[in-house]
Amino acid sequence: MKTFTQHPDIHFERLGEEQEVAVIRLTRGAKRNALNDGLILALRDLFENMPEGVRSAVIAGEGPHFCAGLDLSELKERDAGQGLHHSRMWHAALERVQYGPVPVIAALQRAVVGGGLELASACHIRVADASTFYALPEGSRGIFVGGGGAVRIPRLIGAARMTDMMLTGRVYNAQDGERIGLAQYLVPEGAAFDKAVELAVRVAQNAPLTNYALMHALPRIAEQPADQGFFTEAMMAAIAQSAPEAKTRLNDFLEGRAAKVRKQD
Ligand code: 1HE
Repeated sequence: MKTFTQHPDIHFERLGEEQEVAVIRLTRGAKRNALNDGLILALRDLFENMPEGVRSAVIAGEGPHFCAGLDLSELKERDAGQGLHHSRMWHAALERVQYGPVPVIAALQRAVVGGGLELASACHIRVADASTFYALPEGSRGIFVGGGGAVRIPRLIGAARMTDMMLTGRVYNAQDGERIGLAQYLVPEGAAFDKAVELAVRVAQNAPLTNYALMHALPRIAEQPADQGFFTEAMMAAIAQSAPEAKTRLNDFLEGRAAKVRKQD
């Protein structure tokens, strides 16, 4: 039985008919959910020890903002070696989010800045409400991204846009953020959490092996040269279709029991 240590700055609960959706809420609202070392380690611990039966997760922030990034009050006295290990600690934690046990949906509102954007980028789906804004203030604080942002953010929006954000302090609003690919969904103000849970319930209904392939195989295939990518894709396709659950689902469709694909409004 997996267990994780409860942390005062994270609220964990389960939703859904079968408690299949984990809701992870950052609860440092008074500090705009700034991520201190304890919180980063707690996130790592949580994703390493996700309770059995959880099939998707939502990450949200308490209060008006999603996350103000790195807790700047902890930055002051680090030397180069400590800075290196600190960044690697973030990498380890956010790798557990991206390549963890379940797909993760971030519910974004207002500030999604610095390490907050790095956390959101490690999630699989981002739902932003109309109040959301995105920035990388590292440039103006005299530092650099250290939580995997230099790898993940260019893959969402391209290196040129990230360079501009860091050089000029450009802040993207919710509409432009969705347009350039920072979020896949844009919803009215205050609606991000409910939409994220709705999506998480839907995601949890997929065959676990399909979700696994999307989380663990797709990003790696996308980085491979085409020839290797095609081969890895074929391997993953063969494994996924051989699962008993895939056979059941295909039969359900062929015998008229499964939902058809319908145009969505
Ligand atoms: C913080 C932090 C923080 C707020 N670390 N304490 N991130 C930044 O450079 C963003 C810094 N924060 C802000 O620009 C603003 O706080 C917000 C736009 C996010 C929100 O503004 P607002 O007016 O709602 O809140 P506030 O009054 O600025 O902040 C409320 C409290 O939270 C205040 O503390 P208080 O004790 O005076 O009440 C703030 O000091 C505190 N607070 N943000 C510490 N980030 C792995 S490398 C990643 C590198 C980075 O992420 S660099 C970017 C850091």
